[in-house]
Amino acid sequence: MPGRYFPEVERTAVAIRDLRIQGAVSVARRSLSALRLFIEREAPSREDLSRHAGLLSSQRPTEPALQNCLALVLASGDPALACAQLLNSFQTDFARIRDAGWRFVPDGGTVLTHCHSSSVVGLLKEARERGRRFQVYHTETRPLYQGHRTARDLVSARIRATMFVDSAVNHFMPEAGIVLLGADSLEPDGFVNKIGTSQVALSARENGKPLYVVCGLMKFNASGARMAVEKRPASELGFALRGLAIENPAFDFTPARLVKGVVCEEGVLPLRKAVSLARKKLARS
Ligand code: RUB
Repeated sequence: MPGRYFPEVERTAVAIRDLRIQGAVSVARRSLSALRLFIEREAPSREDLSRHAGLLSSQRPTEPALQNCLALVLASGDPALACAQLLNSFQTDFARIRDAGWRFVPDGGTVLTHCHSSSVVGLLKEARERGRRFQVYHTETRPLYQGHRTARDLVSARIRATMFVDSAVNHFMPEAGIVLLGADSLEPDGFVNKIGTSQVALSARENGKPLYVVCGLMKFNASGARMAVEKRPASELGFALRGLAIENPAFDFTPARLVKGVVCEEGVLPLRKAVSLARKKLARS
């Protein structure tokens, strides 16, 4: 990281890079909090603010929520206020997403999920608090095991959870009633989420299970180009051999035809409707 950075922004960037802060919402929220502190303490110039925003956004290239938030902060006449308002709106949206989605959790049934999504876990906790009894099947999520976070969250919320290796998804899919997945990027023709999501979606379709994406509209990729997939270091796989190539993509794309609906702050909507509302929301912001 060349040049000097405000320590809290630098610490946050490193934690995002190392996935100690993970998931699109947490990445965006923690970045906004660090930037707000920077602005309040240092009253930086526009140029320095944009340099710090650049440091944060470059850690995870497949995060439109972060990129949309940073663009709004940089365009604002009062960047500290913009950070505070965006942080607030994540909270409001989170409550509305839980409210819109908890009824979809089948009483007495099984939900299947992949990776760790704070949006999915929040919705499941809401369903539990509203009296739904259900169990969750979830993957461990190689190579960095974000499924362990899902396990901890569910067990501490007293939700029955069973974890298995990623490649067991198709084996367990017939027992699932519904598939709930998070998203990093809502795309005009689908969504991008943790690597392996498209396989989960294909298995859901093959087994006739409804798949919902739980995703705030701030995650819309308005760039006009498909979100680039972040390539993570090969060392995360924990194996090396001379002559062997290793690929470690962090995310993959799932097409809209495999998605039954998007659970967002505007309700549970067909993906194309969610996309059109997301465009309007970003234009208004
Ligand atoms: C996390 C991941 C999550 C989405 C949504 O990937 O793919 O499903 O980010 O999470 P990583 P949330 O661990 O590589 O960040 O609902 O919390 O925004």
